[in-house]
Amino acid sequence: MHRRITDRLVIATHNPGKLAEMRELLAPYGIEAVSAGELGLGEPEETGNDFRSNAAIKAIAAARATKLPSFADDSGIVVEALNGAPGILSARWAGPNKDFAAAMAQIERLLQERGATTPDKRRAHFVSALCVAWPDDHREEVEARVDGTLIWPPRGTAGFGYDPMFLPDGHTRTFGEMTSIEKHGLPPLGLGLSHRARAFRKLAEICLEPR
Ligand code: ITT
Repeated sequence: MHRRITDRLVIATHNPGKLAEMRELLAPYGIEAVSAGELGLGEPEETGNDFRSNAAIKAIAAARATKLPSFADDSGIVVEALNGAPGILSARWAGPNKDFAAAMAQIERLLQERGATTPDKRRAHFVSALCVAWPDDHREEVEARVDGTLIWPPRGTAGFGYDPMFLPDGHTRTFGEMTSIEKHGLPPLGLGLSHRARAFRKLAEICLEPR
């Protein structure tokens, strides 16, 4: 049986870009959302082998620490020509200073080394695994992706992380050139565009009721 999110929810992320998006996605549901940063929660070690298990690690740690339902996202960019890298290591490729310009340049360098110069050789997708964990260890989990190509040089200053390099299929602007509303692609404008918005729509179907 799926469980509904009714009242308060901890957003178990320390990434300000994600936090802003998760708050926007939750906004129509009248849920009071407080972030891990605001509660002074630590960051658990992400020891899982896939997005889903790392999302669960983060959500469970926050639920146990706060005794509240807790919502985590584990995400990243999967580059086909790099055998799926950086994948679950997407945040780590930016190093301790969270330098995503350097992380994007590193991807580009590796693509050039492999002769990946045409769009068909530069395929990538973002993945978002979402987990809501309750203090009694009940969990709801969903996952989604968005496919596209990597462009160089990066374009746009909106969003976060690898957004300026990612051109979603069917669009002429990168995520870095879109407003957050366009990136989410939610109704009335669309049916869910970003990996996070698509995963969130699945979660909303099973756990949330619009107010
Ligand atoms: P938390 O674990 O505290 O949530 P984090 O940034 O460490 O924050 P992840 O381990 O899930 O989170 O790393 C995901 C990385 O993948 C993130 O830092 C971004 O660089 C990248 N990423 C994920 N979603 C993205 C998006 O919508 N746009 C651009 N980059 C994204």
